[in-house]
Amino acid sequence: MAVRSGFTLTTVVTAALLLSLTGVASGTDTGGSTDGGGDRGGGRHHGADYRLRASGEFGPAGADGKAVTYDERLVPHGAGVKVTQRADRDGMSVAVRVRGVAADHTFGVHVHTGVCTADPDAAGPHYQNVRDPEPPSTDPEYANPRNEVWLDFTSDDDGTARSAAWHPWQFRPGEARSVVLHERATSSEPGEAGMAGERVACFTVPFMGGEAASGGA
Ligand SMILES: [Cu+2]
Repeated sequence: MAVRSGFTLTTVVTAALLLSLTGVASGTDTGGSTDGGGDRGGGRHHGADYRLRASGEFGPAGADGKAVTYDERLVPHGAGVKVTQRADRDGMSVAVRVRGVAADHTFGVHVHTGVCTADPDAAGPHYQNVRDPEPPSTDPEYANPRNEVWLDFTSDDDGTARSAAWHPWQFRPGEARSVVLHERATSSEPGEAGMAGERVACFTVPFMGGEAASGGA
């Protein structure tokens, strides 16, 4: 496997993905970082493999739109978040780490389809590998952790937490755009599957997409 690369701009990541999808060898390992806001992302490709890393600090809604908190009690300003996405021909993993959030609290956490704004609803619904024909999706057949990316975690007494999920599929390009933290653990019950209460914070992540290894569920 490739070693960790330096940070690269999102546009470089996107260009590298296109190169890898068209079969052109890509050794992209460009240094650099985005300016301001404490938000940085990086990616690397090696053949069919790719990796994305993004980090940020939560702030008030409307500050930069990258890492937004809607509930300072659960996600104070300055709380940190890191998201890593890795993919290969077998599937994809997404991992999240946070620090500085409320201690000893269980958050529902998912990958959503929209980017973060001052409006918590802007992040849209959960990304689904097989889309529920009847949105909003509360049917456990679609709203489940195999068809969606659920990353629920419980913080320790320092306010740090991490979780990860693996799937035998990859995102459709451009359709997974954020990680949203909710106020409580995600339900699996019929009629409320996937629900986790209020949205308390949102982190915009330019997730990479690919051609699924095994496609639908
Ligand atoms: Cu969610």
